[in-house]
Amino acid sequence: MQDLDKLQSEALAAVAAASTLDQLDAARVAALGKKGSITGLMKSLGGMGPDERRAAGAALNAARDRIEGALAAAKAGLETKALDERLSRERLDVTLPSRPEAMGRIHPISQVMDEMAAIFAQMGFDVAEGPDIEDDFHNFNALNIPPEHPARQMHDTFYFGEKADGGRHLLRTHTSPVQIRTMLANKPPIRIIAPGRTYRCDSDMTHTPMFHQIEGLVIDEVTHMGHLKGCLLEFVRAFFEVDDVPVRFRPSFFPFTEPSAEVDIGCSREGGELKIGPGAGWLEIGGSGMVHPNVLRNCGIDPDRYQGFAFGMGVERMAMLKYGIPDLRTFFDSDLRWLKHYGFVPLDVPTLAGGLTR
Ligand code: 2NL
Repeated sequence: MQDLDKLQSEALAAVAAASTLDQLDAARVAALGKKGSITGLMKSLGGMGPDERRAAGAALNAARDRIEGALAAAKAGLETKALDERLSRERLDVTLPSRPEAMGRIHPISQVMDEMAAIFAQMGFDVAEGPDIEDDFHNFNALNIPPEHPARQMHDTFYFGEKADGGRHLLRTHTSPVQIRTMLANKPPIRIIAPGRTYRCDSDMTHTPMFHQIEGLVIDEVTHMGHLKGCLLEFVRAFFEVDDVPVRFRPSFFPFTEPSAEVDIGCSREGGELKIGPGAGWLEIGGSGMVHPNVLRNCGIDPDRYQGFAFGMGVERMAMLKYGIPDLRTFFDSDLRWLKHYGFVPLDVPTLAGGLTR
């Protein structure tokens, strides 16, 4: 028993010196294992008298408790150290791009609609949406398009069967019914764009039965044709990223606007290549005008108090002009080679700050 202090110090020193879990376990076995130094002293208790055994037993138990405490503390420390080492060794950079490289592409129609929406959003327009399946009222009547109008004829509009009230469901032929619904549901001021799918029963080299439009609508008490021209001028310059593109308004007719104007932008031909910018040529990009008083009235807006402009553009045409896509029909071929060539990388989200599309 005279050895106890010495053995205890040795055991505690071995615990303190252990730098791995294996070394720590060796220190435990050396002191408290079956043939350990402290266990050996425990065995000698049997040969002692009662008083001596009581004192020696208490001292031994205290030494064992101290060593076990030191072992537990050292074990916790080494385990934390081992975990920290593993965490730093197995570090994973979740910001790395996926491997193999992402293969998907954004369709040019989606990209161009996002680009156009980003520009108009900057000018303070909200994006409005409505159903593809419409009725005569929202697609035609409310827009001041009379029943005899050629656009209503069977060969232009996809009609569904007759409704109970004698009206008909149809696939919208433009996104204007979205603006009609917005005017019916909201009071001026109104400033929205309506992007989406449109349908006409027409199919040849330059027409597809489904195509895309973006229309715009501004209604308040003071907005005039000057604002319309300024708005489209700013849009065109941002969209084509050319600072000096000229815009020309050509008098025209639409039943839902008065006066009406077709919108042309300047261009030139260099060799075979079409270039957007100042030049001898003009390209039509859409139509526009001041909203017809009948349309405002049909939507419960007082035309003696409120006025504003509207415009419409074809998304396919804008995509073809900006990205040099020669053939409209290829937009809808679902050809993966075409999409790989003309499509956009998903992370290239159009923003004005980021330069729309790189
Ligand atoms: C074009 C011509 C245009 C509109 C669309 C519109 C909508 C309402 C009232 C008045 Cl609710 N106008 N839209 C106006 C003028 C032209 O589109 O060439 N689109 C591709």
